[in-house]
Amino acid sequence: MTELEMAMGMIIDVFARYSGAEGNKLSLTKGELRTLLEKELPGFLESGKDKTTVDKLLKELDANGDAKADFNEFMMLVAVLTSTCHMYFEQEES
Ligand SMILES: [Ca+2]
Repeated sequence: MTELEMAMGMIIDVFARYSGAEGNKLSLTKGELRTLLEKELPGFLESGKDKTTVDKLLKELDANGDAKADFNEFMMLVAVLTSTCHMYFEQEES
């Protein structure tokens, strides 16, 4: 497998690890999303210390309005954060 294929597989694995904790295995409840962020993106939650961060984030991600984040909705977060990181490193280099 290539590096990119492995990275894609790892994103799928991480999503499944948390989405399977409660309820529907195909989407993240608010609690599952919170746990995923705490464990996998600790810096992200620290930057927004107030308790409504996860609520606000879920509202933004939840395109189909079912109060859960399915894989496609979760990928929006991964894409935006990865893109933001990339912009940051681009600025560092220039
Ligand atoms: Ca949703």
